[in-house]
Amino acid sequence: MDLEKLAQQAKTSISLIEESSGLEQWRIQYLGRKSALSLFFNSLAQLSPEEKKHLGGKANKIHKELVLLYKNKKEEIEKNIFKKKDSFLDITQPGEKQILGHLHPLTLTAREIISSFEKMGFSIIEGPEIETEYYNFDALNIPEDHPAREMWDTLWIKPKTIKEKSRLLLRTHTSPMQMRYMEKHQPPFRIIVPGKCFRYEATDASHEIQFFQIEGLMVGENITLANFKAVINELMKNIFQQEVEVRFRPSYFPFVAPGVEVDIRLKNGDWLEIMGAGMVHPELFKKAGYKNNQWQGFAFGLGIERIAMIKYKINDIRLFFNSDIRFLEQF
Ligand code: FA5
Repeated sequence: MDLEKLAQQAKTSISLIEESSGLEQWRIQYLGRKSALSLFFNSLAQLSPEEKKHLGGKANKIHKELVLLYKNKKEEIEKNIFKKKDSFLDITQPGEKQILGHLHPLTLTAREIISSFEKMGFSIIEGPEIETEYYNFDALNIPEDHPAREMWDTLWIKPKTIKEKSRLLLRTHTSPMQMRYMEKHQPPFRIIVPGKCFRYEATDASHEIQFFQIEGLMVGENITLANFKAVINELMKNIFQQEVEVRFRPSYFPFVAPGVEVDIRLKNGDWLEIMGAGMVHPELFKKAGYKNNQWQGFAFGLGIERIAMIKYKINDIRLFFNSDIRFLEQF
């Protein structure tokens, strides 16, 4: 084996290498387990002690040299990679566009409505989506045999035991929070209750089986429907950034007297119902434990989807919930 020749070959070929793949091949050929040098080391045992000393020393020296050559070449290649990258960096190129998530149109609308009420001094309260029959109906002057129960097609939850006193249901509106709040708080106060509601009804372009309402309740001394109208006018101005025509239509809900339906005037001249409302029924104050007929108040239940539909010109409520990315990307 001609060690000198081998060393010469290795040196010549490494000097021609420019990329790491070539260098790896070189390493395998000259320093790998099956390289001529390794095989030579393995065969040393068969040589005479004198040859072993002489050739072994020489081979060791060459091995060290090749390892050093390899290390230096590796560093050189790595440095060159960075140099090449730098020469391609064009700082005048526009950046890569980052894909950002965004808020659902209902979230945007709810936040706007909530912030508008906050500015008017209302506190934000939340309530349970699974309600008892008592708070969803009875406490609101709607006993079991009352025909008004048919206004709210209800999704009932099967009782676990027959003994359960009050049946459970998915709340059909946010109104149960009226009584829950009044039982624990003395007037004056003003609150809103945003939350999800559920109804067992056929869906169409303006009805879903789940939707969001914002309940409002303001109780104090000398509160009238005129105060309610002022609050709603302010809310509409905040949401639509312009004066919006609002009208009250007489309506009926067992927990208010008088009851109204609130419509707003659309650009095309049509009226659209956005909420039910009215003056809190004295019976509810009595149930809550308020004495002396001292208090008056108004309550309302506003549909968030309806507002979002007008604001963003959406003609079908079902678009909000079917997770079509082509729809959601537009907000
Ligand atoms: C109620 O739910 C009453 N609790 C409102 C109320 C509160 C009256 C306080 C008086 C005092 P109504 O069923 O009309 O009323 O619903 C109120 C609003 O919720 C509607 O105007 C509409 O905007 C929205 N809404 C009702 N049902 C659906 C539905 N299936 N899909 C989408 N929005 C709905």
